[in-house]
Amino acid sequence: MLTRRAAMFSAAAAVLMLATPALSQELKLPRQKVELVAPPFVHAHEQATRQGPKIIEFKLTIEEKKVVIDDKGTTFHAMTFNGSMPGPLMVVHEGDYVELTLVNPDTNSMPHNIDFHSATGALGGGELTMVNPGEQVVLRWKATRTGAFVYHCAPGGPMIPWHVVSGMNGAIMVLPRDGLNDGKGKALKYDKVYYIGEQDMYVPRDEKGNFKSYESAGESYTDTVEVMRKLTPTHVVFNGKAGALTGKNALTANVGENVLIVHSQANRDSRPHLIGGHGDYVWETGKFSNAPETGLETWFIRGGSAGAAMYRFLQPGIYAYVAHNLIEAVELGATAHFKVEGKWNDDLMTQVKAPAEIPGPKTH
Ligand SMILES: [Cu+2]
Repeated sequence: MLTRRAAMFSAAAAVLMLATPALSQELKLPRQKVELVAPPFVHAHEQATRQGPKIIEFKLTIEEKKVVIDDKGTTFHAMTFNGSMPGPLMVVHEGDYVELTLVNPDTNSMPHNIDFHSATGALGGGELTMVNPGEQVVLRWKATRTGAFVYHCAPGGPMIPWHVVSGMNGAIMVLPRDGLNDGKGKALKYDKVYYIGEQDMYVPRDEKGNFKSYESAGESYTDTVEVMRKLTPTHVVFNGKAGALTGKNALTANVGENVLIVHSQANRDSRPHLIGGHGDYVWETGKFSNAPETGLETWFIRGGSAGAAMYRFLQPGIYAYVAHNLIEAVELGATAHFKVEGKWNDDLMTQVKAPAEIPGPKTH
């Protein structure tokens, strides 16, 4: 009898559990609305917080649009969260609730959703957030794990990879309430944080080998999938475009500043490297419950994840931050620049003698 009642109870519980995700319960917690900013910048936030858990409200508006992705004028039908590739970095603390309003304006042509790798259940929220053009939805999830995590669109089947490599990816950073630490109890603080979203792109070519341009995303789909299936990207870029973070768009820092670089790759492996610098503290897998690795030359970002690296710049100059498959960095676009100002340290490096002719008799 008991067993039967238990079975009935668990059946009822199962029904309840199925129904639970759609129910919205009032949470008696303070609310904070955060305006997101486009990468590589990150909205203002506390690193360590004395405040209790809150409901952090974010809004992402999906925007499908045609963009140019290199200096040759190659066009691309981007699908974006808030108009940028990647979407904005959200920052919350462990124990906070993320309450996201996802808007799909009727100017778009496709249904979209969002899967947070940091959220638990219902395909990371993907199941509960599918919105057609002209619709919006509100999702709330609790940030129970610390770290940098990817979010991306995942509307089902072949639409999943297509939407992700069309730009619908971004990251969220869940900080420990008492901030970052080195794994041995020493608190770590950053002076600046930048968010770099790396993306592989697959642009079809015509018979002459030139990149093709299409009237709409739908029209480009069949050709694009054919390129995608070869797993050889035509572009690997940081922040949506080759050169998005170089030259006058270089990231800036001063000698002595601790810079945290959050790097996401929603689809493909990558190996970030700061030429002339290092990773002082690197959460290669991006998860702050693990101690960071120290003193790294190159680190590995697994496709479908975000990592975080902290470095205190010690010399002024232009540093290239690259995907250290140098073909991808130089030929396909995966290069950013840091422009660092301050005083040069001769002890760390000096040119003892400038280039000059080799002394002694000429050999020819
Ligand atoms: Cu989508």
